[in-house]
Amino acid sequence: MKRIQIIDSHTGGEPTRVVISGGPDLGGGTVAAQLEVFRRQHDAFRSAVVNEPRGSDVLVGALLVEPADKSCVAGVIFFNNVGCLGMCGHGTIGLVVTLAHLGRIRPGAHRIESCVGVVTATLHADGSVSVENVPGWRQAKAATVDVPGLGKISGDVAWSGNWFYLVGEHPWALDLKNVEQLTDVSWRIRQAVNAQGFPEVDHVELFGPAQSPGGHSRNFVLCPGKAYDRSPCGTGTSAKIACLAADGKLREGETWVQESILGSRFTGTYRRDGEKIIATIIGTAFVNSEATLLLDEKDPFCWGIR
Ligand code: PYC
Repeated sequence: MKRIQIIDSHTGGEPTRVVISGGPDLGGGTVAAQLEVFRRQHDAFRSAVVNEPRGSDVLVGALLVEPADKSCVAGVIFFNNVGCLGMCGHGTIGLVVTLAHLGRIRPGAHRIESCVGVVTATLHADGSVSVENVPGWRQAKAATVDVPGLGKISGDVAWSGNWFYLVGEHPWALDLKNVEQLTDVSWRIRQAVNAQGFPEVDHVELFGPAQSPGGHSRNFVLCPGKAYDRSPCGTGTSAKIACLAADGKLREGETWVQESILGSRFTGTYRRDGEKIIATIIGTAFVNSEATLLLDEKDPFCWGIR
């Protein structure tokens, strides 16, 4: 019987499962190099941790690994129901709160090595966490795609640790009761965008007006495995900020309050690094479970339903 120790948390409603022990030996090196080994040789482990019957399509896994950069407190590989992620903002907030819960870190700034670069996460005295993301940029403005059944859709393409297609103009109401329709249209948009030769867009993000005082915008974010992000999506908010900066609509240091489809919030700001935008997002997470996953090879669904 294999045992995997995990701690679950949620960040604005979006769950993160941190693997504390029982993960595979990835041979060391940079987190990017360890990710390649994880992808090639341990996909069953990924599925066992996040997929049913132990998890669900919504769950994001965070495997703690040894960082190559010794100034980092941890290395992390993020993954979901269908594969691995580049960076994950809500997951980093969940990871920081989990490390604090374990007594491994105290309030202050902590560097974390992800497979796409080092991010700096700050645990604040009030329990909130800010994450200074990897450098991002807008790759394309108003890229128009013809989406079967929907017609022409225009959106920006941006990188912020993952690739996003960001749609501001559309007819759909960003309301929780429309989640099935929003999932369907976002999935169709993703397929159309990727058929047209943009960098492989993994997430589609729809924007609408904020519904609470002080909010600047509400979003609906569809993740690569077709689950929607319950949080405002840390990398998605970073991508939005990169686009706002490119349009001159948000100044350095100015704040942007992004609501999720649930109404949970991240507050973002940015600084410039040459042509690149370094976004920082702030949010909160809560630990809600400590558990040991048991993997019994006799169980036909030992490695998850995939
Ligand atoms: O917060 O960056 C994020 C994220 C990516 C996928 C789900 N959440």
